[in-house]
Amino acid sequence: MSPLTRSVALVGVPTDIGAGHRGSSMGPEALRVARLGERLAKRGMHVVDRGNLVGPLNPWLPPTDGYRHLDAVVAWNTAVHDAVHAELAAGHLPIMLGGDHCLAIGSISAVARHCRETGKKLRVLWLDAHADFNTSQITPSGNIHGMPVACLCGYGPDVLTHIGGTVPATSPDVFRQIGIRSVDEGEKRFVHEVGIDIYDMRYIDEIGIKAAMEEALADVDADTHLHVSFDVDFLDPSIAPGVGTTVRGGPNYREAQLVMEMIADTGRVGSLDIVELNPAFDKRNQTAKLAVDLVESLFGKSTLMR
Ligand SMILES: [Mn+2]
Repeated sequence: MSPLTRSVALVGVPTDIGAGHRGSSMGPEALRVARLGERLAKRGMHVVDRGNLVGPLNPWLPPTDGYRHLDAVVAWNTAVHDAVHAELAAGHLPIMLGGDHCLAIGSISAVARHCRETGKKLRVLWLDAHADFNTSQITPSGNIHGMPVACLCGYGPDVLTHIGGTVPATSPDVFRQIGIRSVDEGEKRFVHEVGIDIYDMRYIDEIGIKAAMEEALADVDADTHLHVSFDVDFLDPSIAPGVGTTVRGGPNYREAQLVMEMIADTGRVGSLDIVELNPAFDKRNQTAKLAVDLVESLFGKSTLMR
């Protein structure tokens, strides 16, 4: 099926259980208010909104043994894993309406499992200001939204690394991290050690977003399942204030559009997380509207005469 006729399932994941600020639990509804479903339907996609997954409320406790809210994070991610795996098995393209970035543990472990079952090659494009490769030993905060990539590569508590049934869920070589500009000290050493492919803002400044994306998308072919994990803090805060963890010096509007357009050109997007949108920090829902605008581009809306 071509991406334009694909059936898309919107899956709300209203949680801030892994975050350092409350409020991303309101993200799914902000994306609906910004008309995500309607805009994708206009592009000719068949869109079904599954409503929201259900999980524990945020008790807002301090960390225990280097993790905050570990049991609740496991509950949310088990629900995400099961939902995403079922959608992919049914031939649908799941879009997670997050929710904080810990939900990628569930979604990507399900996508990796689906790829194993169908013989597809997985590539994950991690659009983010942060590497999200912390562990309980090196995390300054215990917030699990800073740990999903490490957990997916097998570095984390058993209850999280085992969610997809195979440990590790996937390997560092499937990831391409784009837009990175804030990495904790211990985390920096660890991502180098495991060899995650990182296109940080310094590199993007030096070679340009087009060349960086060409490298990140190299070798994507007809057998590739592309999963895009879009943390809204990837964007420069001047255009996207609605996140809890803004870091200045991110891609501007046109650079972000080009990233999405180049991913769309591959025609291989098979699943998507939209995470860390926090309406408590937003202004008149502008960040949600921008995220919807960019997701339209990710699914092929061209701004130019092409
Ligand atoms: Mn993130």
